[in-house]
Amino acid sequence: MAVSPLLDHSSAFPHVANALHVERLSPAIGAVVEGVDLSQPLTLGLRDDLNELLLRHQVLFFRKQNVSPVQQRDFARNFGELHRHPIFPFVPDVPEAIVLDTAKNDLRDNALWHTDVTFEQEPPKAAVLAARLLPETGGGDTIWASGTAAYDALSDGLKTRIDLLTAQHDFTKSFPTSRFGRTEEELRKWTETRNARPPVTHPVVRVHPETGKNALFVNEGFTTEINDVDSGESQALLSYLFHHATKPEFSVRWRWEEGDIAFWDNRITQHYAVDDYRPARRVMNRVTILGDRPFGPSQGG
Ligand SMILES: O=C(O)CCC(=O)C(=O)O
Ligand SMILES: [Fe+2]
Repeated sequence: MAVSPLLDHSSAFPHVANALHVERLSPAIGAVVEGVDLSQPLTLGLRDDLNELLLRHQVLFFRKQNVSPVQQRDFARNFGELHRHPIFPFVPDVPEAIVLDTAKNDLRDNALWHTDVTFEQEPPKAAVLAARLLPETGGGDTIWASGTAAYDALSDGLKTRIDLLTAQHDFTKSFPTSRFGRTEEELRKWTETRNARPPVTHPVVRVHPETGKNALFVNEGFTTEINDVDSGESQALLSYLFHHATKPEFSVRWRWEEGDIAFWDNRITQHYAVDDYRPARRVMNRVTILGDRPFGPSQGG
């Protein structure tokens, strides 16, 4: 296990008892972080270190934290204001903590590569996911893929082709009424959401606002078409990019244990919840941190 010297801040922060231990899971993405108790308030130093680790590894895993939904919310709040999801149910009295419970919602389409909430103008910056109840059969892993690694691996010619393109992202692609409009109440919420959130345009290549790195920013969950090219070209490009973005080389797979936490940078990653355990039940809570408006390589901050 590697110990990053960067993170030994015992002299600068004498109140930090433990240096963090960081174990990288793959070159492109993912690290396990030990030496922090997420149920406790973070010092500013620790918060900054975790932010830096997030920028470097894109998804961080913390084992067996067993934080309550309130503690999960308070941890996420260190990194920004929190999002309220228009569709998913939430933990009673904790509206920022959504409940992903296979017994309550049809979540099969989380087994589709997606970046959370790109149907909004300012998609979330990051998210914190906690495993509450896992299938007794095993399974239910989650996979994340790095948009920066995917972009870097494209040919120069394709990078030049897509650098200035934009694409449409549409809420209804992953939230069809067949699954999210089954009752009158669901349909009311769905219609309100669709009316308030018409399709939005985002750059196909997103510049990370903190690292300045380019990342592929289309996802199968919400991206419907590339703007200003004919539909055949849009389909062909998207199908190639969706496939390329999710190659094993750019991804990491997490095998959950109850109480684990994943914390990901939603600006330059996408993820996929493996659907291999039904009819067993699986329950997760997610707290999501607000982000900013994506910009492309030609646009600047
Ligand atoms: O259930 C999971 O593993 C991931 C679900 C998901 O897509 C999310 O929390 O954003
Ligand atoms: Fe998601």
